[in-house]
Amino acid sequence: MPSMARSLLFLVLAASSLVGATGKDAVHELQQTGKANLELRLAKSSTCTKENLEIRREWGDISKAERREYIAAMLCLMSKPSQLDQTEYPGAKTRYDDFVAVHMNQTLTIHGTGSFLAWHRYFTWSFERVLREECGYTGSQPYWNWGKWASDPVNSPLFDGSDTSLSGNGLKVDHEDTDYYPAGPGGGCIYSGPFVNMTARLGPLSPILKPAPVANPLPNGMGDNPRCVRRDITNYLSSRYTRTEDMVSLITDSSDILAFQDRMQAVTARPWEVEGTYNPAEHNGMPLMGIHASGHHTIGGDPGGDFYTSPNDPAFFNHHAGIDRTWAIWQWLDLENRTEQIAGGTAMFDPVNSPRQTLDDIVDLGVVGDQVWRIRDLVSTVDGPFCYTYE
Ligand SMILES: *[C@@H]1O[C@H](CO)[C@@H](O)[C@H](O)[C@H]1NC(C)=O
Ligand SMILES: *[C@@H]1O[C@H](CO)[C@@H](O)[C@H](O)[C@H]1NC(C)=O
Ligand SMILES: *[C@@H]1O[C@H](CO)[C@@H](O)[C@H](O)[C@H]1NC(C)=O
Ligand SMILES: [Cu+2]
Repeated sequence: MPSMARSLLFLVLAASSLVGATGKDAVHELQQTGKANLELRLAKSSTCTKENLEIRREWGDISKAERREYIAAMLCLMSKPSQLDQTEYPGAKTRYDDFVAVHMNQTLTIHGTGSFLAWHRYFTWSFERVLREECGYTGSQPYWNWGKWASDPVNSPLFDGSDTSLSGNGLKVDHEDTDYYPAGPGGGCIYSGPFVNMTARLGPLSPILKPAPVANPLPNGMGDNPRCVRRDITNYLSSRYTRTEDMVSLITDSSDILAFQDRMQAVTARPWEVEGTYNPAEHNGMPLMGIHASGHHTIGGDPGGDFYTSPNDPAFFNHHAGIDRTWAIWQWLDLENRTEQIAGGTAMFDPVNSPRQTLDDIVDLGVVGDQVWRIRDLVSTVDGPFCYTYE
């Protein structure tokens, strides 16, 4: 596992200005440019129109009432029974757990693969759909703009611990550094906000936080293993790898989907080794990480820092909406060329030996999906099941 997790890393180059003429950041400016192209695509869509287009906004940009409604819908999902077979999945007690179980079940074929972006787009959209259909949510899925809070994530509206946040840090406890980044100021159970003392039951399968949680009673992690959700929110990774300029360079310096997804997930290459540009001494001997891994590990903890069980942290879907937004902006900037691009393998971090991913490959989310789709139906935010944009 260490080598696997170690390969989640990628060099990000610094670039460009932070705040543009509109007062919005440089990523927003790219987004606005791209959206002009999206309008052209929208005009050709058979399912999505300007009238039913949903708008996803940053957590800090929606009203407190809207944040409370999202939180209430999540708590509702956490109070509804699982739809999974309890003999096979005894740790999946709630409807929220169903999302965790589905993600765990497919972890090895949806990370470090050509399906990563489309799978997580559909997974995040499915969460939004279930919040609406089963818990009466009327808003859209908010996203995390990492760059805006890169220097101080724990004081952002998302993590400030107030009743309109997704809870704050874990309790301050003495704990060791992880193998990939140093211990932060938390490490214990969530002690504030709407998800105070939240219980996780599935996993662990690939824990990073130390001390590691007690092992799951079942080898596939699906057994009942109740424990508090712990967090260790720190700016160690966010202040290095998820700044606005890191987001901008990911979007503007990735010429094809392979470059974009590798750099986002940090899979196939470790350029600091290849090019000799990485000086371990400048990073406390710690490796570099792409935005995807950095966002997860900015929250850290258990189960959030375990990439099988990561959806068990309530901020998972805001993080993945941020990933999805970044991909969408990259696509919109050359929409005709980039929407249907696919590259990479079908097994985790196996860029050469596994069968190539294709647009015809199936995505099946079982009890949390609406139907089985092909990747080709999931690559545009205004086609297939989707009809949304980002603000
Ligand atoms: C896990 O995957 C298997 C094989 O595709 C499938 O039969 C099963 O329903 C999946 N379990 C969940 C929780 O989605
Ligand atoms: C959370 O758990 C701790 C430790 O068991 C307890 O002291 C505290 O009262 C709990 N908080 C809430 C809001 O339930
Ligand atoms: C589409 O993008 C690929 C990858 O960057 C590039 O090789 C190709 O020339 C582009 N095609 C068009 C028509 O822009
Ligand atoms: Cu994932």
